Amino acid sequence: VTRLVLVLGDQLSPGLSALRAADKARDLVVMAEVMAEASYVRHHPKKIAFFFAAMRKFAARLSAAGWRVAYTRLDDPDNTQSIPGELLRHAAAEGAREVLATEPGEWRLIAALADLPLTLHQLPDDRFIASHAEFDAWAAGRKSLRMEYFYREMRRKTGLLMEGGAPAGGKWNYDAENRKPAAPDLFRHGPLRFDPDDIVQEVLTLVETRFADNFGQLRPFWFATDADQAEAALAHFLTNALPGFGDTQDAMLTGDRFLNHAFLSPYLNAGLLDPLDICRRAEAEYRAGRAPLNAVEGFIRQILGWREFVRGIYFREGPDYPTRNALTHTRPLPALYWGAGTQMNCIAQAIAQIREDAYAHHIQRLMLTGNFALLAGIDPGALHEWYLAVYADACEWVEAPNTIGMSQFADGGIVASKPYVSSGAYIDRMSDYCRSCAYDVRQKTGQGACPFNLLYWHFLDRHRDRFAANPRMGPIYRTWDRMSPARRAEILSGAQAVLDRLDAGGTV
Ligand code: FAD
Ligand code: DLZ
Ligand code: SF4
Repeated sequence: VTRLVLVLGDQLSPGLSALRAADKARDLVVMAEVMAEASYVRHHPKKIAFFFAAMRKFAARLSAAGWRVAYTRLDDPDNTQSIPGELLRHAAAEGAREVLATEPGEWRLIAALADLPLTLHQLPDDRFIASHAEFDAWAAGRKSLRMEYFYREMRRKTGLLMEGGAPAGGKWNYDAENRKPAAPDLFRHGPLRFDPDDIVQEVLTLVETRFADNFGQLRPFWFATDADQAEAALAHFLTNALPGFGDTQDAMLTGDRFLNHAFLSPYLNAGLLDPLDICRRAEAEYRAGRAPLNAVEGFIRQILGWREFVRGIYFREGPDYPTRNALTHTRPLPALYWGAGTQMNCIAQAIAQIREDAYAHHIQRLMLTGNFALLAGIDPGALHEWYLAVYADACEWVEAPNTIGMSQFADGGIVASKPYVSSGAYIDRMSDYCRSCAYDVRQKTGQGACPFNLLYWHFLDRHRDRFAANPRMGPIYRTWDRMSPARRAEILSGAQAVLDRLDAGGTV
């Protein structure tokens, strides 16, 4: 009897475990564009178009390789509009009773598949460098989980950037060299762009009609949508941007939204690229003398370290992880996140580029939109839904630990050892945004004071009980305590005025 082989939108890899376990002669591959997946949050139109186009091209590739593929388009009249619904529909038509599936990257879908009245063979997703068992074995018995130590394990395991038993260059981590501000550079390339082909054009028309009200611009659409294009994007990055990756890693610059960042996360997360292959190719650039160690180590750490680490956390912590709220923040997400306008130039720049490209680089996500939400006490669940919606690379297994954990400290300190908060001074040091802002970053109080300056102290003051004893935060509290009571009161009332404006739906 035929078995069904489920391939989800972020499982577009020919070597997927479910495909490896299946039999071309006997089994039916099921792929489906469904409203349940396209609307569980209000995804950016570019994100939806990316997934649908990449799914259609991958299905064509499987057919050409001899697989029998049942591909459901969003507008097909028989579409039941959910993944379980499509599996049941094809099971009935084929007389199938068994499903082969690679573990989904989201608890919601894992539960939905487990509930099916069909026999499910769920296989591990082995497109990652660390298995769940490996991560759990590393984590077991540790008082706290720190990415840096996990990363060293992964370096040893893969041999990446290792010389004998020691790290290349003598240090594990060259981050101290990667905190420079960036200057404009006309020779910086940005990611490779692709003209929409016929398949992409058809998807763009569909998304334009069906998701017209979602936040974000669909066109111009320039993403890679198949493995060959993603490979070209990777090669372009390795040659043009990797050498400068370290130097500008934490910088932000008006008019240069990518700097030397890779824009590879959507392709990696959808399965068009392989993480270990990317790391090995980056290492080869270092070995050949084409890219410096601080750049290559910094880049490899993001994929071999952070990406694998957050996945381990997501699956170890369980389905309730995205709902955690350790700091009990409850403020609704302000409309400025959906483009309603703000006078804060840094945030306005980030939102504008998200609207156009469904992208912001890491430091913008962490120190602009994330930092502001944390300082302002935004409900982390609402922020999580926003991050899941607006970025083309947002899949819950990677988005939730970054948002709930790293950015909002809502997991109580599992991912981050201290909250990522900063005043305007940090943003000013790492960007050119403050020069064109309605607010004055040097102003700490009064009319025109940068909201980050005000809210920073408000955050620290209201969470004193939790953070004052943290050794890395003690000095900050001592600075606060040295201010006069009148000064502290002035800062807190300025911050409260910003929060009141947010609550009243006014512009900040
Ligand atoms: P580069 O800076 O060029 O880095 C190279 C690669 O490293 C990325 O493609 C990515 O695969 C990996 N990487 C880098 N940082 C991280 C990280 N912290 N966690 C996991 N992988 C990392 N990344 C996602 O892929 N999906 C998300 O939904 C997502 N949500 C985030 C939410 C918040 C609040 C924060 C602070 C970060 C989030 N990240 C997410 C991590 C990171 O910001 C993006 O991976 C990165 O910006 C992608 O752009 P890039 O390819 O240009 O990255
Ligand atoms: C992101 C996405 C979207 C927009 N649409 C689909 C879809 O219609 N069908 C599908 O199989 N997958 C889609 N995806 C990716 C899934 O949401 C993703 O597979 C799960 O969230 C698990 O990570
Ligand atoms: Fe952002 Fe403050 Fe700088 Fe304006 S002054 S750009 S709000 S950090």
